[in-house]
Amino acid sequence: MSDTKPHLDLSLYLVTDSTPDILGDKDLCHVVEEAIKGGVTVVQYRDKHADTGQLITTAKRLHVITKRYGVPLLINDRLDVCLAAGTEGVHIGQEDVKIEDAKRALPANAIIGMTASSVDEAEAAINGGADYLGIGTMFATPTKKDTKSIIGTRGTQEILSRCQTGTQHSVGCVAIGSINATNVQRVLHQSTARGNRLNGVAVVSAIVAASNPKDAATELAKLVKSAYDTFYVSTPPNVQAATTTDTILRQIPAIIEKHVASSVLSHNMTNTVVQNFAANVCLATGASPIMSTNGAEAPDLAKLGGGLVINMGTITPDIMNAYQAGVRAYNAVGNPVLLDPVGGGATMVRRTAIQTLLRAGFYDVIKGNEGEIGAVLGTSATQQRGVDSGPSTSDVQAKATMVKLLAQRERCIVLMTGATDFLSDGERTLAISNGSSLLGKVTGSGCALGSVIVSYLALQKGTDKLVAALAGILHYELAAERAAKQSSCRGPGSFIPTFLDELYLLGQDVKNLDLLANAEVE
Ligand code: 3NM
Ligand code: MG
Repeated sequence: MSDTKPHLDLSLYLVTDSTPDILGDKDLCHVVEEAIKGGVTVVQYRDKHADTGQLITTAKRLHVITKRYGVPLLINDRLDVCLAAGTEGVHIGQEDVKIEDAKRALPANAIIGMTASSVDEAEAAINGGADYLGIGTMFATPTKKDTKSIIGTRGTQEILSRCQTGTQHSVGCVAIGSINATNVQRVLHQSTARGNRLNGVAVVSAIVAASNPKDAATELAKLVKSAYDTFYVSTPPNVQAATTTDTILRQIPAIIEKHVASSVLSHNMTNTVVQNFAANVCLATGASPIMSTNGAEAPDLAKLGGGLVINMGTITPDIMNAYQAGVRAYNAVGNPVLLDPVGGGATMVRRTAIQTLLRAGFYDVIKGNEGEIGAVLGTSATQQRGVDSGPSTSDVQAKATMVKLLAQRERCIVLMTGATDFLSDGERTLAISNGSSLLGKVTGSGCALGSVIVSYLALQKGTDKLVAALAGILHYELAAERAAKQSSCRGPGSFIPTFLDELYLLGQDVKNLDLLANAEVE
């Protein structure tokens, strides 16, 4: 070992596993070399079964390879193996040797990483002098069945927001547990808290169990590198967000005009009650609707450049599987998904469904009434009666705060609908007081708004999502306002056809659109 600690690039951290279930009949040294060629930046040799002599022999063989590529080799748990093989350091778990003992036993330049699954454990490890943290378990994993706690992206955010670890600090961190090519990008995005990010990810099976570890590592390394260009809250890294009501509103007419001529796809995985109405609304706004709850065709539909609505109106176990397939398919190609947690606070089944869906992927927009947003936030004081919005309990400021907090936590756009709608990306929060009370007398009017928002997001992919969502909301609510004023509109029944007409007519005459939007950026 040299005198100074080697620089640690934690972006793609490989933890080995020699069990036949994962390694198969491949040679571990070959797997590690191929993985490094693909882009692995740190290797941890982890073997819970081999004898000490065997561990040292394998560690030495691995070290010959890792040294050739300048990649540090850390040994799981075993200081003696690290010392005997002369590798760069160790990784220790909470049940392993204490960090102060490890420090005493190892050379001063040895790297010591620690596992942490809570704020307390992370703080203790940092105070003890750990060089980096392995944060987990992210998601339940068959690779390690005795994991202590599954903390998800939310638990990881907690650590990143409260401890001196992550990209903003000198003690870096990686997340571990069921991370693979299908979820790595959104896991990195969703774990971010207050601008503080994971330095990378640690994987076992995604590389060791792959038939071609080099290709698997190459793909993962590429995904880690581009994660924050693919997943972001509102504006991609190279786009400046408009910050005043005026600069936001000025963009709206051109977006509506483009949408009307677009035939952009609005894919709805929605409940049976609203399908017909939502499809007609989409058509009237210039989108092309498809109402399909078949998860098996979601990967094909996701490639058509549209957006997906996942609407919890009618949930059965089969539908829940389809919804998860849907969000995964759209996330895989980076096309927008909106989650509508209909009736989210009403029953235990729905509260559980929300958690399942939130774990399954990334939603560009979460949209609901006050009770539903409260249920997603997990602070719902109002027990919902049915799936319709109950009486309002919070004042305007409290609602704006709820929406903002949820946007910050889920790292997406959040819309709370009501007489005044609140739209937030966690930084900018808009109050929008357009629309008509007649919308509340028509079933599916909230769901159909979701269908419109996703087609606007799909149309405006790569630009400011908050502005795109607002364009959809205003197209919808200004049309509702106009419909309510027509003499042909005498109540909820005649409102429906008049509203469909106005959605269409507004789109035909956007140039003369008097925006009259009552939107305010806070
Ligand atoms: N440690 P895979 S989870 C080695 O939570 C390990 O501390 C964990 O394997 C922890 O990438 C885990 O195959 C296994 O899911 C991760
Ligand atoms: Mg251990």
